[in-house]
Amino acid sequence: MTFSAQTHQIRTQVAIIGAGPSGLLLGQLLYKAGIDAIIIERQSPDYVLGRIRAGILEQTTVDMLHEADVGAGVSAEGIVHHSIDLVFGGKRHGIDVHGLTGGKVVTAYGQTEVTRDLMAARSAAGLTTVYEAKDVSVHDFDGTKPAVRYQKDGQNVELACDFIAGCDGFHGVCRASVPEGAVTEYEKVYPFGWLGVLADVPPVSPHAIVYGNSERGFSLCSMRSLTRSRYYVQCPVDDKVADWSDQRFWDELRKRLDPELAEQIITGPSIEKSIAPLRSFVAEPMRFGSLFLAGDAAHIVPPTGAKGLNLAASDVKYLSAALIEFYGKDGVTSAAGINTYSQRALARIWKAERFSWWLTSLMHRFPDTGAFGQRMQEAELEYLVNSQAASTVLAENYVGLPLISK
Ligand code: RFL
Ligand code: PHB
Repeated sequence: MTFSAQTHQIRTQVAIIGAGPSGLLLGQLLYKAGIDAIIIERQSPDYVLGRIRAGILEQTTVDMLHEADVGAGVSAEGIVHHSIDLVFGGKRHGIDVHGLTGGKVVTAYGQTEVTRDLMAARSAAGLTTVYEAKDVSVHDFDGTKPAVRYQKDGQNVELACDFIAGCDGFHGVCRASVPEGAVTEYEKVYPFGWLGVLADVPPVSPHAIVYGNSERGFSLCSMRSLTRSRYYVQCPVDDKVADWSDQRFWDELRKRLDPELAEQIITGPSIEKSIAPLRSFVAEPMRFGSLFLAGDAAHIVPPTGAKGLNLAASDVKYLSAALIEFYGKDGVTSAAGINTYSQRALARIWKAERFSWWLTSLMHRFPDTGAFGQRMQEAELEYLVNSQAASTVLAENYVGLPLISK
């Protein structure tokens, strides 16, 4: 792209790239603190809302939604889960997450709904989000004049800023703009995917997510409300959605659950069906001069354990606190938070990576699982549901590890 003299110049304090949950939540927390931010998003609002992803929120994420004044939706429609169910060897076992963690819970409330609530708050406050921005690029984040350039409606725009927040997901431009050698990437790609189906039918297990291990592969029963269900089955990563009729999906799901639950599943036409590959990924560090990465831009977890969106929220918690401290709170300004952001965020990220990797390894059928591997998984699961110590490890990771305050 050539940059012409007609470039329109604008300025903000924090330029946020990406209007997914990370970018929108950061924008809202900064707005509440009186810090000016503009969000640049390459897709349309409908496209962003059409991506069906996460469904389970940790308490710290729900608390952040309240802190950002967007908690009304989750309070009214979120469904609190006190336990988690594991199916293996054809039997279902409940784990009392609430009891094992001294009263902690998770809440079933969709990423779509979180995003919708944040978008509504942003537009009610009259804040700027530039949707359908083209050719977004980031500049001089290791120098003194950081800026974001993009095209909107055929016009070149340069957004000058103090900081750039890279909230632009795994395929975004921010991490990709960091010079090779300045970033270390750790990655594990799994040899299967998840086929997900959304349907307007009552969930088979409204009070707990069900994670299933079977010789046929992994399965998951989740929900978006008391009338909308979200189910998944492990599938070959190169399968096509077209290979999976609704009937084939429901038949396969039933075969992977215990007979009682299988019997109770209410089926209906799918309203969304998609295949997601599974990956573990971490980029270190998460700060490059005045560019900060947050959420999926810096890390990916396989969805087993429901940590992706929650990690995005904890990054944003650390980053917003750091920026608020930098611009001054109660008359005091400090760069301490921005200097330690990467280290603090990564400490929590690696623990969630470990949990998601472990639960993925325990629950899925791998090419080399075989009959012996299947028995090993079942033996570990048997131990897990019968040992209070082992169940507590699962429970405290599932509800979310604490945020560190400093
Ligand atoms: P997102 O949601 O990918 O948003 C990034 C935004 O940036 C935009 N973008 C750009 N904008 C401008 N210029 C560019 N060059 C850009 N490039 C990209 C994109 O259009 C997009 O709007 O990242 P964010 O905000 O960090 O949020 C992360 C979460 O979306 C993700 O971690 C979760 O969805 C993961 N996840 C789950 N997380 C949970 O905590 N609980 C769950 O139950 C859970 N279930 C899931 C999941 C992810 C799944 N998939 C499909 C991977 C279930 C699945 C199936
Ligand atoms: C979901 O509801 O989409 C969901 C729930 C739990 C997971 C992953 C996804 O571990």
